[in-house]
Amino acid sequence: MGSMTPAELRKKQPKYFGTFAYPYMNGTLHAGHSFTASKVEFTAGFARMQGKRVLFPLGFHCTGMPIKACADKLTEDVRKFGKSFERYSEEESGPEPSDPALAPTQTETKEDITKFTSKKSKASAKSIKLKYQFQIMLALGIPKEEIHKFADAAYWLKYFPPICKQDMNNFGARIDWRRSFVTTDANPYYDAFVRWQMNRLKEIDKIQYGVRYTVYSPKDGQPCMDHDRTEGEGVAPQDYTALKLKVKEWAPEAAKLIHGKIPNTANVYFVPATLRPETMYGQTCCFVGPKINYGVFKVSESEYYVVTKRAAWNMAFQGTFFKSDNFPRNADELTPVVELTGSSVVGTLVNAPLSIHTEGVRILPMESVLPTKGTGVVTSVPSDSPDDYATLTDLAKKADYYGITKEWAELEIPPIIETPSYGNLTAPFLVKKMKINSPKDAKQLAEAKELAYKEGYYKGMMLVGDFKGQPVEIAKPKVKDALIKNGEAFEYAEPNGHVVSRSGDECVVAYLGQWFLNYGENDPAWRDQVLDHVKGGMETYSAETKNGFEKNLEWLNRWACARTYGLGSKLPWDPKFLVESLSDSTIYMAYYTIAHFLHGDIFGTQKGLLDIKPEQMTDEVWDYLFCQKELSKESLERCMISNNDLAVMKREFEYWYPLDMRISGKDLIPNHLTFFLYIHVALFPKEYWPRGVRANGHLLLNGEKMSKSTGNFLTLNDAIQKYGADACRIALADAGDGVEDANFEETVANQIILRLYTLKEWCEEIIEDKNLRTGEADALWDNLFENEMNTLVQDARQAYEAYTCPLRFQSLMDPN
Ligand code: ANZ
Repeated sequence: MGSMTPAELRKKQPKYFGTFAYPYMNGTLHAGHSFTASKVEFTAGFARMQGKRVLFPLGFHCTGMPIKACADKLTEDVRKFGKSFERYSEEESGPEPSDPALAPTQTETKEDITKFTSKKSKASAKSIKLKYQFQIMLALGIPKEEIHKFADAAYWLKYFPPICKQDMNNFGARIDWRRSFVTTDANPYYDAFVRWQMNRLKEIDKIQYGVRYTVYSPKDGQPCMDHDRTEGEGVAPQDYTALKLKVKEWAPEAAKLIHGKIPNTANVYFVPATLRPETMYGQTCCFVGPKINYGVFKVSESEYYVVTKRAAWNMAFQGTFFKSDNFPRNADELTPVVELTGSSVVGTLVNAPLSIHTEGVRILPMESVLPTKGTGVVTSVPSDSPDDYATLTDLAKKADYYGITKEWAELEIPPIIETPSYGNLTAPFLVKKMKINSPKDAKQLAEAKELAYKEGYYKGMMLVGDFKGQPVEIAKPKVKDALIKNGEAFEYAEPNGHVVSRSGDECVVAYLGQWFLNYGENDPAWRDQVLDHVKGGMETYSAETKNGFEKNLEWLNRWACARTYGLGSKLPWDPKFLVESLSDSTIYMAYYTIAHFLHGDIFGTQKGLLDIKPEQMTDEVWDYLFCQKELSKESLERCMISNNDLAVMKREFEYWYPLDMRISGKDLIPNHLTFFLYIHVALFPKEYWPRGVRANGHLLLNGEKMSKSTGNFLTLNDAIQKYGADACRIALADAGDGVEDANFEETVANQIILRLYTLKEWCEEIIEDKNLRTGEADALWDNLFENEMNTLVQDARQAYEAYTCPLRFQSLMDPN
């Protein structure tokens, strides 16, 4: 056989290689997994009946944060309550955490409209009201005495894979378990495979380094991801434009306070944070909270900023005040030169960049300024901000009461943005229309703000400035960039909610270096190659799947491929980072083809069919096996694998690859499945690029969404215990074939048991029947029968070839 080319071999011995995404080992399989698995199972069965050699393997995914995070939570629970949680009492748990699905997140109430992303799925996934991790483990059915063992992340990797295997076997799946493995460095062979791909991707510039905003704990000195938090899960960085309003003339009280503390030659800036840089032409004043404490912080000999301490602390991790290799750990390291209350600076004259009021605008008081948001300094644009307009109207009305000069609050309000619904002075229009009488009408103002923001962003047209005539959506980033370029603004980010780390630290946002996969518009040649493959080379079985890929390829961008926390393979060139879970799972289907030669158990502690140690699997060996590259003499000597063994593995890979079909839920099109294509295209010769992807819909259970919290949930094991493997398989086959949602009906599963039973009885009866005719089967009825059987076989074949459940089979099972 060794003398044949892989193509010749496949002609002689046709093959089928199908996979679904290896399941994550933080629990057992549920009916949704089984649905996707059943698609591979049925196609594999059909291929086998056609005489093909079939490969259907399954590994166990362990990479990433969830397992480690749960293990860490358990460590904490054990510390608190004891090994068997004996010190826990109901009262101690306190009130149940409120359902986060019900609390509107800050992102939902507004912020950057372009970033209205889906937080909902995450929130609803968290709606199970169990406070402690050990309670969740109990709910999973793990005996109390065993739970403490899960405080060691490695234990999960030992515990769940055998259960997964058992469930799939009970389901009757024809999986080749010899090729299984766990991911992460818990299996050194798989680890070598991941390190190889990372090295190669970096060499061809597909992995690059860049800086981005990340929620960060100063005390811990590292990013604080969701699982590291006791408060603020789901909170993300919010970017603002921080504008520099240079002080022209201090208010008398402030002048006294700063006297002698700031050199006369230095510039002091009030630094408001805004989400609407495009409106800066319309600034008429700048607000501070009169009771809020501000600091004057030294940036350099010639530059000082007036902001809240909290904002300065965030800036300290974004390149202002400190360098990235020297971040402070303790807030004492950042003290202001002078501390001032808001009221002491009221009346200060500042220069507002871009404002039509070039002679300067005044610092004025605003009661509703929040000390916990932005810089605590808020620049005022009454043309487009209802809050600002309402406050200014009030200030002008009661100037004496506020201790200000009336004219300061009465500067001309220029039109900045034209909108179809609210004209060119959106905020005054809305305040009047909604009959808002006071800056205290918080609810209505919030509503007006939302309306103004949406209308302005999506339908607004610039009336002034360098981008006059352009839509706001387009002008917004351009104005921001121009301000930054002129040194009149800088980017500022902070968490869009309160975040507290497990160590009890209030988190900030830091501007940190990250490794990312350069997907998308920054490498258009790569993206277009993938797009061509989707359009031309690959079978997607439905227009919706193809469109899904095409759309996603248009917008998918750089992806941070490494994390510092969790389980995983280390980045070979920067081992403080771990490859994250969607980036170590892109091409592992190739690994299945040779896994059994390398190791005999999932951890790689027992030898496989060949005697190869993990360290022998050098990068050059992987290149040789998977990428049609020659192995140099030195590399051959270094790896110490015999030519014969190398050839055996290469032949196996070249026989099975490319993958014939990847089957997955359609929710993986935007991430995993697109990454899977990208990395195949980057690393493999074209003949090994995936041949087919089939995406299926979500599986409903009895017509309803599956959800642990509502109880409409079925594990694979439960399903098999309840209905047996055969009825489960038939009910899953009957559940649906397309991209639309499928439905597993328990009543159907029950009926199937009955039908199968009746069928079995009938068969037994017929076999027992001594009165049946024997001899040649050549009567008319025999021919009719044979004809009918052939038609059924033909129909079934056609249906399987189209990857749908045979219709005849459906009607047989459901004669109604
Ligand atoms: C100029 C501007 C013009 C703004 C405009 C809005 C509309 P939201 O939208 O609530 O997320 N702001 C900033 N810091 C604040 C604070 N500490 N307390 C109260 N308001 C604050 O907040 C972002 C906007 O709220 C910012 O954008 C700022 O006003 C104000 F037509 O800047 B804006």
